[in-house]
Amino acid sequence: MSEQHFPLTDFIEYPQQQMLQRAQQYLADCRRRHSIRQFSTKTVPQEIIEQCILAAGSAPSGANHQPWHFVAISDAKVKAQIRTEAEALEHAFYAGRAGDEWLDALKPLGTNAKKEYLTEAPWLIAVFSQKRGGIEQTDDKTNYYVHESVGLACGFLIQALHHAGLGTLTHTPKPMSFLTKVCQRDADNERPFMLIGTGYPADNATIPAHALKKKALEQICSFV
Ligand code: IYR
Repeated sequence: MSEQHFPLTDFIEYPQQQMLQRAQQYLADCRRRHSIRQFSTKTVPQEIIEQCILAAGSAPSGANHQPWHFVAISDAKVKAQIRTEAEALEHAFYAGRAGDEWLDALKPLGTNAKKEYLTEAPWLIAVFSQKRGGIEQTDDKTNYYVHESVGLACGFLIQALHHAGLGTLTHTPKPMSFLTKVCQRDADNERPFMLIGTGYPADNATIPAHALKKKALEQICSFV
């Protein structure tokens, strides 16, 4: 069992012209993804969220241990609890804990301590990272590259939600430990990694001009 391999049968080779076209189309679709801060309260079926979480779970991870857990929350009371706790932290953050440089960096985004989206978005997905685990439910092995792995899964999740036709917002209140309690997770093994709000954008949703500026290829890439 330990070193069994299967032939790769699901790889699809595209002609290079088509490959370029696919890459260009994917880029165009990526550029339509924006962080959404005004959500509609319109409901989204759980089935859609489940498929997107399964897509997130397909991300590569250290030793394929899949060191993540997703808590998908639609319960209004739990969302309200998260909003109350997050806003209390954000008040302290914007009142000075962030420091001037950080607050200056956030000015073009126009964010503040009020987090309506935490109750308006139909779903909040709290993502937890796990120190120990393994591929089997009962495994208790060391996990490797936990942050890299969970970061990748979050990227996959955001793209899956966007691809399905939903808006997202990544939210990282600081500290996030209250999420462990609210979501009743094991504080010894798991750490909250990120909170992702998702749903339909509100009809009047806006995107800060600052968020539309993307670096050019020359700024982000060199070829050797
Ligand atoms: N967590 C705060 C502050 C914030 C920090 C960064 I870095 C952002 O890119 C955006 C916001 C908030 O959500 O307002």
